[in-house]
Amino acid sequence: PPIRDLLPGFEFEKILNSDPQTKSIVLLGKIDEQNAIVSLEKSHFQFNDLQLNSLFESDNGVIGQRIRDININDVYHWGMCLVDQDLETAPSAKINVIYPATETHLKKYAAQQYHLIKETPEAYQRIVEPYIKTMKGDRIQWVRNILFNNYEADKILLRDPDPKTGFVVLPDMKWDGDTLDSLYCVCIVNRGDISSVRDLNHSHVPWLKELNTSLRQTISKRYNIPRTQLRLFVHYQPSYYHFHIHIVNIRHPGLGDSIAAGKAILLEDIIENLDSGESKSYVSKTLHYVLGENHNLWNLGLKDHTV
Ligand code: M7G
Repeated sequence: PPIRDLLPGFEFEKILNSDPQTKSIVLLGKIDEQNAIVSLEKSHFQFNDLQLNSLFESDNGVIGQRIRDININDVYHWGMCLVDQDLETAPSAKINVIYPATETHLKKYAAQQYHLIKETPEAYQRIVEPYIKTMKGDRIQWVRNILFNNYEADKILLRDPDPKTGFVVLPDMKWDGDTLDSLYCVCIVNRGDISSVRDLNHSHVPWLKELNTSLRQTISKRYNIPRTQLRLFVHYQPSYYHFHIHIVNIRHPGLGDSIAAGKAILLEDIIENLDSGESKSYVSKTLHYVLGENHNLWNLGLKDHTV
C-alpha cells in the first residue's frame, strides 16, 4: 500500500538511530502488530533564481521574516528560520518505510558498534560464503521484482535483457529522483551467479569494463552530469547478495557509511585488481572492511577476524 495509507497505523516504539550530519532519523514502530521502520531525511535546499532573489522578502519570500535571533557578537549573527515548503516543489523531507520489517532490517538500521574486519580467503569460505547462501531467498525479492516482474518499470533508465551480460539501471531508493547533487542510481545485473565482489574473477574484466562505460554514458546523458563526475562502486559486505553497482554524483558526501572507506570499493579498482597483480580473483584475496556488531556475520565468527 502507499505510504499515506500505512502510516496512520504506525505506533511509535523507539528511535533506532539519528544522524545530525545527514539530518536523518530512523524510527521503529508497529503497524498491525508487525515491525515497521520509518526513516526521515531532511531534504537539500533547492531554490530557483526567482526564489533566491526574494528569499527574505517579508511577504512572498521563501524565508520571509520568519526569523528568530539566537545571538549577536561583533559581526556575527545567528538564529533560526522557517523556509517555505511545498509537497511538489519543495518537500521538507524524504521518507522511507520498510514494512513488514524483518529482524535483519532492524539490526541493520539500529545504532551499533563497528569494527574493522580482516577477512582472509579461509574466513570467507568457512564463515561468509555459507551465510551468503542463506541470504539469497526472500531477502532479494525486490531485485527479482525489478528484473523480472516489471516493478519500478517506469523509472528504468536502461535495460539490457541479455541473461548473461545484461542489466538494469534505475534510481536508487535512497534518492529523491530530483536533487542532482545527491544523484544516486543503482545498476542490477541480470545474472544471479555473482553474489558479491568475492565471485568476480579475471574472466569478468571485459564485461565490467563495458558495464562501466555504458553506465557512465547513460547516467551522464540522462542527467547532464559529466561522466568523470560519477562515482561507481560496489559494497562489501553488501546488504543484498545479488551483484549491483552504486552510481553516485561525486559531490554526494554519502549517506551514512555508503561511500566510506571500508565499505565502498571503486569499480575501476575492482577491474584493475582483476586485470593485474598475482591473484586475479577476489576469492583469493584478504579483504578489509567495516562490520557492525549487529550484522549476523559478527556472531557467526567474524568477531574473531578483526584487524
Ligand atoms: P547494498 O550495498 O546491498 O546495501 O546496496 P546498502 O547500501 O543498502 O547497505 C543496495 C542498494 O539498493 C542500496 O543503495 C539501496 O538503497 C538500494 N535499494 C534497496 N531496495 C530494497 C531497493 C528497491 O526496492 N528499489 C530501488 N530502486 N533501490 C533499492
